[in-house]
Amino acid sequence: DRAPLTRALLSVSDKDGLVELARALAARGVELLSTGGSARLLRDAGLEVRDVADLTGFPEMMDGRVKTLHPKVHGGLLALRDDPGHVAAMEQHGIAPIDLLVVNLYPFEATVAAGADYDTAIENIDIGGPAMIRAAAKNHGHVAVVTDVEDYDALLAELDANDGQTTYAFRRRLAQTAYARTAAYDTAVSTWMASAIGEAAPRRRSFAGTLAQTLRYGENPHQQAAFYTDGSDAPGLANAEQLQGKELSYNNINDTDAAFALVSEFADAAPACVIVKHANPCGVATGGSLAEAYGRAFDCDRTSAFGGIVALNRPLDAATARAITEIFTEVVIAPGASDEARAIFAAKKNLRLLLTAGLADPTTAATAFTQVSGGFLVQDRDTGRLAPDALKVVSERAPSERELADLRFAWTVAKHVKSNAIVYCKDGATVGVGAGQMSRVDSTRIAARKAADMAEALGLAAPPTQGSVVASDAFFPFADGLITAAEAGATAIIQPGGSMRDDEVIAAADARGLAMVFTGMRHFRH
Ligand code: 93A
Repeated sequence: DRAPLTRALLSVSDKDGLVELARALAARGVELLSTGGSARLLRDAGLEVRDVADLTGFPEMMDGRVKTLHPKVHGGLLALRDDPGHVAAMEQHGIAPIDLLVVNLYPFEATVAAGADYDTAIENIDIGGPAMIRAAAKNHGHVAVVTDVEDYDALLAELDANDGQTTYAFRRRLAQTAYARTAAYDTAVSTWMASAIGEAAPRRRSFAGTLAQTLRYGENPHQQAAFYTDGSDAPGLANAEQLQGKELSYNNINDTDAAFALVSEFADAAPACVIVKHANPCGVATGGSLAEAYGRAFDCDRTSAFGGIVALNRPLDAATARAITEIFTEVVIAPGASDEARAIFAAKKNLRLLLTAGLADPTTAATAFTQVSGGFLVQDRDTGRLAPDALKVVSERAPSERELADLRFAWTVAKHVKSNAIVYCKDGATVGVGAGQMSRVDSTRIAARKAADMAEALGLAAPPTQGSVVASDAFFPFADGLITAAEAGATAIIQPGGSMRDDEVIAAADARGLAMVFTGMRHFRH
């Protein structure tokens, strides 16, 4: 199953490592063919190279649009070396076999990401490259195709281990990578085109990713799992730097992402801390210092915070690091960490510390996928935020300034809590979170009960829901939820409004002196 390597075609846009690779190939007596810029680079490095234009008898033309699209190239890549008909065709037409193809494509993704105009993007759609890659990959029975700079070393190791030949297993693995690359490339082109057209629901769509990490298992040990990145360079899990601790698990990645997304809502706010457990926040707070914010978030639900994920909107400092290490925490994610904080964490080997290059931008448009049997659902990520004038006071009493600030804070948190979401807040901190219940009134009760439990544990004179405000991610269908919140001590409510029984709910608020505002926007999250 070994295939000889006598002739290679090198045509790359990303020229990293090209000269070294070509030199190693030349040293093995491999004949080198190459296109314009790649050939020039190799020649400048003193290597002997034959131009593809010389091979085909056609110059590169039409601004490079036609360079390698020729039977002498494609015949050399596609011919079955052990098929007498193919061999006869090669002889008849003067086609020589090409045993190795090294191609990386015009940087379409990077060009679009850099904000290129339409025509520039179009010119960066590579045609000849994918055509050759697909041809070589189809003929992996005889031809090796390398599409990633990262595979250069593996190729040379393969040649070293096999007398300068390639094995079938190796070529087939390269072919699989090659087809994933051309698929991802066309995915990028068609996704860009859909957005250029303004087409939210194109008839066909695909998505693509690059393996970042194979995971020990998925949500449960009997499920296999892996983490793929979509190439985004925005701050987040895909490109955070892990300073210590063992590898992140599937659930860690999911929970840390939830924590980081919520804390990123507080980019312009005071120091803020989010503690997440099972993808829901169990404590969110701002404070005069990061350590204070952590302490107040922790006090919302000390029981659930155990083994949780902590996200911070400022670089981790020593005081906060010390406070966090007092209990068992799985992961801490922050946009940086002081040397002293790092030293404190270093003593806790199992604690993972992830550093990001800043916070995420919660307003960045993105596509969210949910798998259902037979397909997947696609929607815009929830980037909805309260406009300054969005709130409509519907109660007789208008909220005070203090209540208003807490209402906005509570609403932001509720956006990141699984529905039905009820969030009690006071003085820029959550004091009770009810998540994921099938009935809204249950979420309201659970959050209040958890707050009462915490008050007892902390020895507080009154439950912290006294004088709190409440956010509800969707409207109250009946007055019962609001009445429960009022009985727990809440004084103001924020909710979308829009229920058939809004009148009843408003009357219940007025009867209890509650201030209530409508957002006109819902934040379901399932
Ligand atoms: O414009 S193309 O689609 N037409 C072609 O025939 C062709 N052949 C190779 N682009 C083509 N390529 C691409 O040129 C390769 O995929 C590679 O990215 C690039 C290398 O060009 P150069 O060697 O001139 O830098």
